[in-house]
Amino acid sequence: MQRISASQDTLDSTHQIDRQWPPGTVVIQIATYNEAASIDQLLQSIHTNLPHAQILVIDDNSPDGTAEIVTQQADKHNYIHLLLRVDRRGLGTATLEGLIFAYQRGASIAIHLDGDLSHDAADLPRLLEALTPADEEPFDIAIGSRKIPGGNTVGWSVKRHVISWFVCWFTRVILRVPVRDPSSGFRALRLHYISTMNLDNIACGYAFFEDFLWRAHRTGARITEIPITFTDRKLGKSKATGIEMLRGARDLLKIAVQTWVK
Ligand SMILES: Nc1nc2c(ncn2[C@@H]2O[C@H](COP(=O)(O)OP(=O)(O)OP(=O)(O)O)[C@@H](O)[C@H]2O)c(=O)[nH]1
Ligand SMILES: [Mg+2]
Repeated sequence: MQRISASQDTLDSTHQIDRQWPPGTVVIQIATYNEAASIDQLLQSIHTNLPHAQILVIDDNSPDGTAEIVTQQADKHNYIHLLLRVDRRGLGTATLEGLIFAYQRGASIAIHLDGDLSHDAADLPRLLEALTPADEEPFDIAIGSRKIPGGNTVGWSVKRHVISWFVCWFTRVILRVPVRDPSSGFRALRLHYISTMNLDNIACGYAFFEDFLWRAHRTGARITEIPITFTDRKLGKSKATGIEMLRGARDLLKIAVQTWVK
């Protein structure tokens, strides 16, 4: 098992690497903050659905003991790894640090998903396959999308639907990113392509996902979406608080300025 304390934020920086993964390695990464109620079940479900993948949890020292549960599992299974950060630094930087770690270890593909079972690990094989369609050029990014035919969101309040609709509209129309579900945190990424992107000063919080696609689209990434069903969390508490939403709105406005002014 690997338990690593990390503290860098760009793809150029060095990282403590003690063992490389073979080319072709797929890493499933989960950013967690207080997901002790669901992490065990999620780890099992990921391994059942993609038995050859490595699993990387990026935990911000959750007070509820999420990291301890992951450590116990990692002691038993060498495909489970924990990146433990000293304090809460946001979903965006956690996701980015996971990507950096996976890339520097030599992995080819990373897939990130939420730690609360809202994303169904049974969709992982389909998402992975979507990167390499039989009849088309390979894609750099495949998004598990709730907003294309066949996609769905279960259990959300009307307020949540309205906010989500607005963010998607804003990203498509104002930020000019031609994606139906740019807020989705369920994505497969080719790490070689990601390593060529400029990720300096990318949004640290929830707007990371829109910001990332905005940059990817501007550098010519090939992006596809496949339908998934997102089920609202049944365990643990939401971290998408009002403050996080406001931070996200501020970050999206900054990107809008860069889209239209620069
Ligand atoms: N490492 C880390 N993970 C975070 C942080 N904030 C949120 N997360 C994780 O990011 C994922 C998405 O967060 P959620 O709270 O589920 O956000 P959401 O899916 O938009 O909203 P709900 O499902 O309603 O709670 C979960 O796995 C969280 O534990 C953070 O600051 N650091
Ligand atoms: Mg969630």
